[in-house]
Amino acid sequence: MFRGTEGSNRVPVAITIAGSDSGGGAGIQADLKTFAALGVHGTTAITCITAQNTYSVTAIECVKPEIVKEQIKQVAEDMGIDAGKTGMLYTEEIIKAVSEEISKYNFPLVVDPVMVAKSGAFLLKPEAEAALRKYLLPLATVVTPNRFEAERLTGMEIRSMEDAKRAAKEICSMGPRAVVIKGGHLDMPKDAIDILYYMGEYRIFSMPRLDSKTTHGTGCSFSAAIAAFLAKGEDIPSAVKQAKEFTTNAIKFGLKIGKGVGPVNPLATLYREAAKYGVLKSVREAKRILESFPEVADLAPEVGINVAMALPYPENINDVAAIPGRLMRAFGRVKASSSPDFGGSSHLARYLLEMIRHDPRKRAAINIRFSEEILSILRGIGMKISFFDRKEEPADVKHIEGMTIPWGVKQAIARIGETPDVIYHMGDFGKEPMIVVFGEDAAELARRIVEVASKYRSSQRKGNCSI
Ligand code: PXL
Repeated sequence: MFRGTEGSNRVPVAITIAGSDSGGGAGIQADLKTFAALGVHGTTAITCITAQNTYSVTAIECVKPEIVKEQIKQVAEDMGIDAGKTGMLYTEEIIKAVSEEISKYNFPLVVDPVMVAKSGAFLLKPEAEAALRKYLLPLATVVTPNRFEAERLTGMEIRSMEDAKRAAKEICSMGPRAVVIKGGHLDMPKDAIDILYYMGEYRIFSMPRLDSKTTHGTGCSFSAAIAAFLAKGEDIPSAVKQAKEFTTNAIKFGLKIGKGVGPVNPLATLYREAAKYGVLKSVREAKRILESFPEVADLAPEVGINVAMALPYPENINDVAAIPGRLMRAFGRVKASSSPDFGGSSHLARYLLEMIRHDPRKRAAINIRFSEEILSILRGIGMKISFFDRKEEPADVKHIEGMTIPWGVKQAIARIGETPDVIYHMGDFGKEPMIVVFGEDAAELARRIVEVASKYRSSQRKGNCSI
């Protein structure tokens, strides 16, 4: 769908025709974040200004219909529009104005038939529903109703997959090229299933339902993501599939702010990608620091030392950089046999993945040998210390591969009622006792470990002298 000359590197342009959410969670604000995260230039035609936060909408002011049209016109005539979406339109007058203006251009349009906010406020006047059906749906490339909106559009009751399929077909007969009925039908509580009806066929997109309270703006972000993928030239099924994956991440890493339903986070994926180089560089620097100071060898456990740092919003061990094969003691120092890489540690990665769920700032970790004396040095430099006891691990946890460490981290946090800087355990059959030290940055943490190693070495010397 690129405009401009063949082979040009023009960035795709998308437009959102929607309401402003002063809380920054939904509407225009969610759409612009989504466009930016997906690499398209975002433009806007604001239809309404809402005063709202995470739990209520307290005021709505409409923009004059001719001003809504004018915003679309100015963008279209200058930059060209590769795809657009509509969100909150509120009145029949705005719906008519938008339909009139966009029918002059020929870009793919995603219509999110926004009707009611999560807080219960009307975002489309009920008397304007007919206008949405009559004027806008025939211009749509994709329409994205949730179950409630699909029921209002069709007058049908939707209780099952079969009902949802029938409703999708019925909405498609109102003029759009494709219909996606989103998630929330009742008979599949474990999965969030979207049904796409396109060219006479159904496609099912399923993701495990997230237990998340940060969903304000989900529908906005989803429809904006479909528009962004269409602007980049994807076909409809592929745009819907990728938009669903994108939105699932935005919910998973939603922002825990406000007293109500927290905003989705469409930038999560982008932040994670952007942090990759910095994280690897920090672990590389940490390795250099640990290798340069001979006293670090005094802290090395039998299994070796590792240093790890996670990307923001990590999902699994491949989002954590560490040194494959660890730093082993040799000739009075520690030495790595390979370079840091993502997925380089499963052990420290598990500590970090759990720790970050409780404190997203604690993204770096180093493991060292257990000793009471090392613990008291760590305490002496102001670190908060907690522990877990592998012998207390419930049998059902023990039997699942990879579950001991997350369980242990939770125990250690619960023990002191906050996230510690240091977690240790005293070992178990076949398990060496260990200390894990946490920090915000791998290189900075390595410097602290050198400080601990120096203090430990000098305390050992003094200890020896006094014998
Ligand atoms: O999520 C639908 C929506 C769309 N547009 C605006 C909103 C909301 C939900 O709150 O506020 C402006």
